[in-house]
Amino acid sequence: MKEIFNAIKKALKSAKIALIVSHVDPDGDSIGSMNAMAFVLSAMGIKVDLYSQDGVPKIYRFLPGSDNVKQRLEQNKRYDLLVAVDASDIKRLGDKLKVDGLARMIINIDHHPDNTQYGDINYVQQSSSTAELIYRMLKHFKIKIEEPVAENLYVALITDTGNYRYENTSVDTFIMAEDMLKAGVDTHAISTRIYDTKSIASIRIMAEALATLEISPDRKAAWAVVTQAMMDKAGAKGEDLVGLVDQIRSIDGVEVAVLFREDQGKVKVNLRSKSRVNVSDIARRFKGGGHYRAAGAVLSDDIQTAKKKVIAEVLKFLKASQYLV
Ligand SMILES: [Mn+2]
Repeated sequence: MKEIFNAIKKALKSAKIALIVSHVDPDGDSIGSMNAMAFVLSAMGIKVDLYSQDGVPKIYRFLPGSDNVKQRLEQNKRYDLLVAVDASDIKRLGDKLKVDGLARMIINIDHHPDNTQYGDINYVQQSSSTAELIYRMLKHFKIKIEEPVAENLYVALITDTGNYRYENTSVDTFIMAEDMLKAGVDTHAISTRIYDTKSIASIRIMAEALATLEISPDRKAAWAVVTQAMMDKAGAKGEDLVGLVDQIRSIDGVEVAVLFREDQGKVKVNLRSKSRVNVSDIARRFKGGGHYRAAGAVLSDDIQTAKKKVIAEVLKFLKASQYLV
């Protein structure tokens, strides 16, 4: 671990300009980690650009630094460093980012177990969130965590742990939270922003989606569908669907929940499990990936075909899991 921190330190010391990149369809961890890194690097005198192919979801725009995130980069601009946060694979940075020759060095900071180690420096470890890795690094470097950094890291932490509900929540998570609060984070204000500030479109699309709910005969799998027509009718964007698949998983007895979403001629599949099934294994069958209990994939089929294929696989995994107590 020390070697990785030393390598990062060395890389930061010699860098004048860095690009920090989040993954596509960014979540709170990706945005919070990106903004936090931007503050830290700027304080070291490094010029930073921030890039997110899909921009910053509205719910995270209040975070300090979010205004600096760009969806487009200057052509031919080159960087000393590319810092990728919360991305398990270089492809997760988006198909519009031309990585070849963009930076002299890539630092990969991520907590996904299926990370492909695509960086020149790979700071990849199990933890609740990428934010927790950044926090550990700042502690190691003895960097004082200022409020804007704390706010970003805190939002990343609560969103990736489901507000301390998921299994990835550990003693370390709460120790980090303690430090974030000491640095000035107002936890009530932030919880309200994140959990009690929904758009009307997100409630409308939830109603539409839940109307399509289907449950397997043994009641262990449940899924719903969101078509483009439904999105248009509700005036919803992708970010309005956040949390929907978790709602489906919350049904008593349901082990695997799936949300199918039509998007630009493809189907985005979001998988969640409650305890026994490793949904990242299911996602991998369709060239996707993720975590044990939260994963995703993109299929090029029409939505009905995608549904058939994925649910068949889900039922197979569910059946297998009953023998693995
Ligand atoms: Mn994460």
